[in-house]
Amino acid sequence: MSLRLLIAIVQRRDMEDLRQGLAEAGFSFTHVASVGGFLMEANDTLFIVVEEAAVEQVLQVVQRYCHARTRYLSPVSPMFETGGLFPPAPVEVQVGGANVFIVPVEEWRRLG
Ligand code: 2BA
Repeated sequence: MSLRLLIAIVQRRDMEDLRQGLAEAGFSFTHVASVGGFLMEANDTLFIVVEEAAVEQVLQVVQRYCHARTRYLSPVSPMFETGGLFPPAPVEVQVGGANVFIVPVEEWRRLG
């Protein structure tokens, strides 16, 4: 049996729908609250181990519930900080839908 670990980083607002979608499709997962290193916003990371043959099915569920969104960052320029007239223009950032890393699982042991 060939297993894969899917590490899916998703936006928090998609998490509840995704949780239901995965549960309805019969997939087990572990959910860890996380923070994106760039935006420093809360997001969620899921660990999902499935047989290789089920990877595409998991990806379809993730795709269905995780949506790309535009966020705007307001950089603080040194000039504005020191009393300049105009704030710098917000920077547009596209986030998600989901970032999924697919990793082979060498071995799975349930102990106890
Ligand atoms: P964040 O690190 O907060 O990144 C949020 C969004 O900001 C990213 O969306 C991307 O559009 C942009 N971004 C990230 N780093 C950037 C940079 N150095 N310069 C310009 N723009 C940048 P996504 O790519 O969809 O990533 C969403 C979240 O997925 C990330 O949140 C992070 O938590 C995770 N992620 C993305 N790529 C990753 C990677 N290679 N390894 C680990 N986690 C990753």
